[in-house]
Amino acid sequence: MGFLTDKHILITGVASNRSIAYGIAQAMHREGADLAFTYQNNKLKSRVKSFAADFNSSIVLPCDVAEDASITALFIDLAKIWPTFDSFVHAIAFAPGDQLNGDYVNAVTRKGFSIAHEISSYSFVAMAKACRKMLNPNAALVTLTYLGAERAIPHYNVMGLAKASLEANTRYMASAMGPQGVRVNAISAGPIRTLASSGIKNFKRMMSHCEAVTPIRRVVTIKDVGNTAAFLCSDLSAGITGEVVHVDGGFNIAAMNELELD
Ligand code: NAD
Ligand code: 0WE
Repeated sequence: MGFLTDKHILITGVASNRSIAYGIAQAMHREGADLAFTYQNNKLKSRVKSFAADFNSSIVLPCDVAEDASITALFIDLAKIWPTFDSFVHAIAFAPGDQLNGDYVNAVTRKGFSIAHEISSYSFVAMAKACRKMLNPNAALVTLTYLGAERAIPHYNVMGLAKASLEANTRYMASAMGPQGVRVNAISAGPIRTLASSGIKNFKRMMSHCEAVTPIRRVVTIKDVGNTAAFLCSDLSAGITGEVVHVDGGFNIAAMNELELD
């Protein structure tokens, strides 16, 4: 019997079969969870419907986190099918394209800063706020973050600040919702080729660098991240909350690894 049997889990952020959210859905489905999905816009609707079918799910609802009304409507619609549920996965990030290129100080704008923080950090607590009353005891929420929150990474720019906010958000949400039995954690994933990373300048070179210097000598996959997300939404992780778990093959803990000493 899978370790997520009887859990009802809502997954956001599926845009393709390379999405981190898709790898999370695969792991959660394998472990016996019942899944529901959201899509950002009509362009993605039929694609997400057919992905949902891969996981025996016909619950596919719209949600654009830029709109409060869209978040409210999501949970009103979901409540008609699932009056209560156990988890949601937040796999959403966005900054305007001009923010993710070149020198941070030159690139950043008031508008770019605001959009990055709103879509990539505020949306996590906004979703939790909207569905709080529907969450079962022992619920667990999971979001996706990146090392750019902790270190200055070229071109990640204002997204790094938004991820730092998302990680603090995870701690404050864990603290506020813990008494209600809800755990809240983040996964800091290493670089993975997805739609969100495909347009990034020099992404291929970044991946080769990571392969060469990461302790496990490979980059991580959506399967690696999916398995950790499944664990964090399961009762196996009952003692873990407010945590940022690095699923990056150990990249973040190493230094001077480009030097071949001895
Ligand atoms: P992806 O492009 O497959 O997924 C990003 C998703 O965000 C898409 O499904 C898109 O529809 C959704 N989204 C954007 N704006 C939205 C909005 N206004 N409302 C609703 N949904 C919206 O890329 P991914 O790499 O799977 O990204 C998922 C998460 O993983 C992001 O938070 C990203 O920052 C994080 N992450 C990615 C990597 C990586 O290297 N790919 C590494 C660490 C963390
Ligand atoms: O969080 C991300 C990327 C999120 C993202 C991607 C885009 C591309 C399209 C947010 N907004 C947009 N806006 C767009 O218009 N990652 C963790 C992937 C990523 O992005 C990088 C990386 C990595 C890794 C940017 C620079 C350096 C490394």
